[in-house]
Amino acid sequence: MPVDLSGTWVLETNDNFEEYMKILNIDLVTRKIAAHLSQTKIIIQDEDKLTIKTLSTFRNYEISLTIGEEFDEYTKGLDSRMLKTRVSWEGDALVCTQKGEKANRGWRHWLEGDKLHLELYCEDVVCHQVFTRKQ
Ligand code: VLZ
Repeated sequence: MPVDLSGTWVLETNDNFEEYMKILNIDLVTRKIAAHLSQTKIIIQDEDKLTIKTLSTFRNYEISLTIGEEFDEYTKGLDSRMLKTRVSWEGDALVCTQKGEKANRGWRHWLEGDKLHLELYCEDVVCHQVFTRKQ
């Protein structure tokens, strides 16, 4: 466990989220609702077990996994696709690859000072989110 990302984190900036939702074919009405949502990320890291909850007033999304092991991910309430997903450490970054019909899909979490960063990517689109610890 290179770093501990555990905690409750509140979204502070969200660059290109609209483009990320578009490339996932999320419909216009959903995008308009989701665009300005406050998002809270709850990360529970225990050795090689990891749970990540993304909470909002509109929809919640949760994954639980073992780091390094591929699992079936169903992106329920997001783009509702089946993916073959694997999360592993690349140095101090937690890196996820999501194999499915969309190329170059995945995400990456890392810490910078007291901020939690997240890049969500798909094809040529990158969304960059920064979270601060909930007080
Ligand atoms: O997070 O992939 O932390 O799963 C947006 C929820 C979540 C708000 C976006 C409602 C995906 C959106 C977050 C309705 C379309 C994500 C991973 C990395 C863990």
